[in-house]
Amino acid sequence: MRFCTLKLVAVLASSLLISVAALAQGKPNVVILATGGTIAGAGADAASSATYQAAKVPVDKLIAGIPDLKNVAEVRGEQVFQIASESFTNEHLLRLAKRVSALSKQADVDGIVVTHGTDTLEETAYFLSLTVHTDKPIVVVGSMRPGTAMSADGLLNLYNGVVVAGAKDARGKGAMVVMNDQIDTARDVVKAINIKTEAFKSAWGPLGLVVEGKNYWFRAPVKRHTNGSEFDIDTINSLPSVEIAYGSGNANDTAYKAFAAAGAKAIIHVGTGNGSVAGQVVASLQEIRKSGVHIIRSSRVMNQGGFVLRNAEQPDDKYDWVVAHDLNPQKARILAMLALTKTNDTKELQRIFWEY
Ligand code: DAS
Repeated sequence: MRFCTLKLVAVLASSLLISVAALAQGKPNVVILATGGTIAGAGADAASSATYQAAKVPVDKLIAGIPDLKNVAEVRGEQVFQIASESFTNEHLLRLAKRVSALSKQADVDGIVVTHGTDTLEETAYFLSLTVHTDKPIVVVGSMRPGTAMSADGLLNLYNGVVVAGAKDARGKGAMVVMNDQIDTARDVVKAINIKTEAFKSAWGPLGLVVEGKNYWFRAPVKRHTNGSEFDIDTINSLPSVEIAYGSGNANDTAYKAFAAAGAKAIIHVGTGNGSVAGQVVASLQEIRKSGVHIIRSSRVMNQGGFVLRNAEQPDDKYDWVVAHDLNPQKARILAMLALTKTNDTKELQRIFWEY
């Protein structure tokens, strides 16, 4: 018992020393939570910018690779996962968000950076923005090239991420994504290009830029997030099944029926155009809705500054369907899962899609 007490005192004392040292030098305390991805990737040679193995380099090696980090913050790292982000599950989302939430409550943490694969980075960032109640900056970064490649982008993305996470002027803006010198909201940003370093885009524009250690802001988020969210990760321990069915010509109801039979609580319909539903599929979706599964109309036409209009070509009121507004299908899935932890009422679900 005595040993445990001494150990606890030692841990508390070291945290206090870190925060006193940082305060003395005026530098913020930033924690980096590493999950894998290309930013932790390694390729065979410097010319291999797109051929590599993701999730290889540990967080302490990432930090050691950026000596200038010590000039902007007191940084420490935790290896939460070491996976490619296409392999993220709902359980990974819950575990990561709970760790971010716990750290955000610590007085010796001023901001948090999550290093993440780029494939599902936008979904994780949005989930954090919807569920972690803090006004401290939460910044998600990744890279399009492994650190072993010429003109690798990960080190500068991570450096910029720490600058934003440690900055007082970045507080209260919800979770953000920092890639390619750009600061985007977790809600709006998507991976729009699958090879180039300028891969991440927001249809409504970035929040700002981070250049040579300084943030330049040009707009503020208008949708609910973090402290303004009705979803709190500290009270959520499981997520309902929400699946995505992609629309095209020659559409049929096979995927929708399979998802409903497998227990999905909602299906994100990725419609053509304005979330359109092929005539030959409507009756099945009405049956599925009647069985208690929600239908949420998104669109494959995304991230160009439009949104799915309710009751336009599709009588959403009559069919008791929800529209995902401007959210792309993968973001709509994240919000639908959280909304369904609170309500099964269509009008309430639609309110949530207007507000977040
Ligand atoms: N497989 C990709 C991922 O982990 C690699 C990357 O782009 O980070 O998301």
